[in-house]
This record gives sequence, structure tokens and C-alpha cells, in this order.
Amino acid sequence: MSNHHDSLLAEGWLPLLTTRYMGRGQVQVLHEATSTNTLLKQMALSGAPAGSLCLCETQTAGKGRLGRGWHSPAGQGLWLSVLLRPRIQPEQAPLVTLCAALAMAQAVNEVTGLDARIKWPNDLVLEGKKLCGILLEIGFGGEGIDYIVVGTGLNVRRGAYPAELAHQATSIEDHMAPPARRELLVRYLAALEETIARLEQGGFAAIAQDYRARSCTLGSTVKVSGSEDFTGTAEDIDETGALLVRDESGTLHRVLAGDVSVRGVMGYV
Ligand code: BT5
Repeated sequence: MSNHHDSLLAEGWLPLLTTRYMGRGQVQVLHEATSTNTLLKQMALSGAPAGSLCLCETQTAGKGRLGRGWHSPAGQGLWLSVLLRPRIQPEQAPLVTLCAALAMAQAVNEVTGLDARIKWPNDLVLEGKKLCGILLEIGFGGEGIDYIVVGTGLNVRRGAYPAELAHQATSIEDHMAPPARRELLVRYLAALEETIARLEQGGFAAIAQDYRARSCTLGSTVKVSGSEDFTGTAEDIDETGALLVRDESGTLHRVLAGDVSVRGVMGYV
């Protein structure tokens, strides 16, 4: 169902790019990929420069976290991965997920006016339903981080997710006539370049204010499931990207990963 008004071919968007390096380097635009993350990881290992990008119309083996899958039907979303080689400490790597979430939230907001919120660590939600998921894959070398592949799956059209996920997933088209995907792409790449530069210079503190303003997690009641289960208030994010949650007895927990449900979001009441 390709539509020439919504083409992702590079000649349509490369001239619109406002970035110094993001979305340049090696650029692969494919009709079909197994997973853009997997392909870009191979490119990273063979020396592709920071800013290289892989995007496709459909993925046959789109990946979520923890071995889960990601639905990526043809023409329905922005299925893409960007290669970063950021100058940050290895323990700061998870902060790149937060940067990508912030950049995508800004891009969606600027292009559509919709108020996409960031659910820590890796989701964007609209009115409590998942609009975008983010998957980081990190390669370490002798001197720290060699590469980070940051994959984003943004649901643009209604067909992006199957009916059985309708209770927890949404798309831009569920809210308005969708914009051309290249507009979202160009804005995302610009926002990502800026956000990563700020992270390199000042750590999480440099993006904290903007991040907080678009977060639906900070200040909310959250349920943490993992090695121990508890409920509390998400108070802050630390210098490594961990979520700081104060439980009902007043103890502060540092939550590194695992599943965090936010009250009122994606089915948690
Ligand atoms: C994520 O995982 O949210 C990360 C998704 C990253 C996808 C991008 S697409 C480009 C790049 N290449 C890849 O191979 N991946 C990245 P997680 O938090 O584990 O969420 C996965 C869960 O979300 C699944 O188990 C489903 O329940 C649900 N899901 C799957 N497809 C969805 C979709 N299109 N929209 C909303 N929810 C979906």
C-alpha cells in the first residue's frame, strides 16, 4: 500500500535534513528488512559512521525488548534505526533511550500537535496507549562504548498494530489525518542530534527539564515488577537513567530496568 505522498525514499527527505551528521553516513532504505536494528548492527560492526540509518516499509522479524516481537506492517509506521557512537561513559548508555524518547516526543508534537508522553524507559504513549517503542542495542569495545543502535517503531497508521492490541496500542491516525512519515523522520533526526549533543556535554541534567515536561511517569504512581514487586511514586531519574521510586514505607528504590506500569497508562488502573 505504498503511497507516493508518503514515500520514505532518501531523495525525498535527504534534501530536507537540517542535521550535521544524523541520518547521513550510510543510509539504507529498504522495502523489507528482518529487523532494522539487526541490519544496522552489522553495518556498525563493519565501520559505518555515527548517524548512519536503516529504515524500511516492513519488518519480517521486528524486535521488542526481552525477546518480544514488534509488529511492523508495510507502510503503516516509521520502522527505523539510527547508529550512534556517543562520547559518554558506558554506564550512561541507558540514557540514550531517554534521549530517543524525548526526541521522538518532540518530533511528534512539532509535526502533529499531539501530546505524546514518555513512559519510562522506552515507550511513547498517547492518551494512555502505546504509540512508539524504542529498542537500544549496545556494543562495547576496548575503550567503552563502540556503538549504540537505537531503533524506534512509531505507529503512524491504524494498521500498524493488530486488533488484539487495540486496548493498549494506538497510532497517529487514531487521532488525526497522519502526516507524511518523512516529516516525522526529519524532525526526529534533528531533535535526536540536539538531544545527544546535550547528553554528551552535560549528562542527564542537560535534558532533565525537557524530559520531565513530557514524562507521564515522573510524579505518578507506578507498579514495579521484577525481582521484587512494589508500588510507589516515581520521583526522579538519576545520572545513569535509573528511575527512583519511593515506596509506601518511604524507602527509595533505584529501578534499572524491568517492567514499570504507570497508573492510568496501558491498562494499569
Ligand atoms: C519495544 O519493546 O517497545 C521496542 C520496540 C522497538 C521496535 C523498533 S522498530 C525498528 C527497530 N527494529 C527492530 O527490530 N525493533 C526496533 P517492548 O517494550 O518489549 O514492547 C513489545 C510489546 O509491544 C510486544 O510484546 C507487543 O505486546 C507490543 N507491540 C508489538 N508491536 C506493537 C505495535 N506496532 N504497536 C504497539 N504495541 C506493539
